[in-house]
Amino acid sequence: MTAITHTRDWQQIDARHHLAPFTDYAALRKNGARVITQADGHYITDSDGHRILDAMAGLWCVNVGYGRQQLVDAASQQMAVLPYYNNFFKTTNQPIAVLSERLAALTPEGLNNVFYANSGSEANDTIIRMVRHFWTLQGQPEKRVIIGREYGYHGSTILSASMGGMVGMHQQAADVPGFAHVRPPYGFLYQGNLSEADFATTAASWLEDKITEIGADNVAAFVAEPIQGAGGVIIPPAGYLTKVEAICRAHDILFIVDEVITGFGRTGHWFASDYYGLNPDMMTLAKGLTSGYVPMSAVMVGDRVADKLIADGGEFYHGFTYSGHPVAAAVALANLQIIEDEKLIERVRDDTGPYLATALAPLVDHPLVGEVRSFGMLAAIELVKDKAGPVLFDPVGDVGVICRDHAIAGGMMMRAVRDGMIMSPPLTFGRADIDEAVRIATMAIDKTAADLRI
Ligand code: PXG
Repeated sequence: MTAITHTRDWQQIDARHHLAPFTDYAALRKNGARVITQADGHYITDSDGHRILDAMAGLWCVNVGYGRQQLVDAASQQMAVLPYYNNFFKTTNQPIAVLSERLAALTPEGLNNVFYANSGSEANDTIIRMVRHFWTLQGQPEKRVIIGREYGYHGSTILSASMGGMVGMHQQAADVPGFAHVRPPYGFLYQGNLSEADFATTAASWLEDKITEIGADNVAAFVAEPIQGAGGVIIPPAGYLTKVEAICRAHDILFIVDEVITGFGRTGHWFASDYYGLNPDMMTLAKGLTSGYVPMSAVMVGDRVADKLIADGGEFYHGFTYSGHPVAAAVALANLQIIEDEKLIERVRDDTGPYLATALAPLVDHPLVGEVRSFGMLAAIELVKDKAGPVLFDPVGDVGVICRDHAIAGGMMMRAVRDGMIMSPPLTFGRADIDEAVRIATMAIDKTAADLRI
């Protein structure tokens, strides 16, 4: 393996056999993938030796940054003691018992039970099964439809993608019946002249309307990312989430929050639900749970659902070989310890989150920028054809890719969602990292404007 020294050779070996996720295979095979060889702190390094500032924390997940020896040690020590054993047949392991106690304590009140999986997608599939099973146990099996939102992302298995609101995914065999979608509270597109309070009321009414259309007797649950991540960092207006939770309660519909991105400090709070004052029936966790060092996800199950499952459910025929993996649990525990010891959440809330917002704010005067928004360590810069309106580019998405590629060439990983430039850096990002990220983002936007002759 080490005999191969040229990037082109690695690219060719990779391209011959590897079908990467969310990839246009023909295009990638022509140009070759960037080969990432190592990472440390806030930087990744590729096989040509480029160091790239990772303003996406991997894929919204490396909350404590790269190169954490504590996590390496936690994994290797656990591997030496007990690398694996299943939890299927009246067995468990010590790290998972401790982690479960810890998660029950950390998450909002009432979420006292936890089911483990390996990805956010699997966790959300678990939720779909559990929710429908719950209503059957309640004697209301017709309550089956789960309402999500357009631009919502809940994973890529057939069910989790059907629950999400990505039309392109639905069109590729992920359009299972039993799901419905409502418009998200996406102020940039839909607020118009409404005040924030009126927009919150209007956006919440879209859920109420959908429930009326389907009939509350047929609706099992409503699922929402408190801040929509892959949909473009859509931050709801104040009051919206409280209103949709109240609508769910009024119609006896379970309220599910997907905190796969927003969990574990990204918003400057342990969970966005804490900031917004939510009491969900279930919560999806992944990504920041282990900072991406090893795969692990979790479903926090509220007392109402858990009590029913425990009392009347009998055996729940559901689980994965690696549900409650001891190594993942050991890494998760060490990761939570770092977040706590280094006060990363307080730092995002009180210092770096506001600093990022202030640093990004001047960009709104750029001729190409229609809106800048951020919350904790989540940010979006919307690129537009014309600020008045705003008028979006047609087709949407090409300009975002141009800008992203300029950012990468300039030494920073940034995501493009449609024509929104997205950042979701590690929670360890300091003020100097933020300055550097904003400098490169501004340079990338300037170069994009020059390309477009704006
Ligand atoms: N829920 C949310 C809110 C997510 O962001 C998942 C569930 C699914 O997790 P897994 O572990 O199954 O991927 C996610 C994942 C992107 C992108 O393009 C975002 C995710 C995954 C892949 C790409 O920004 N988020």
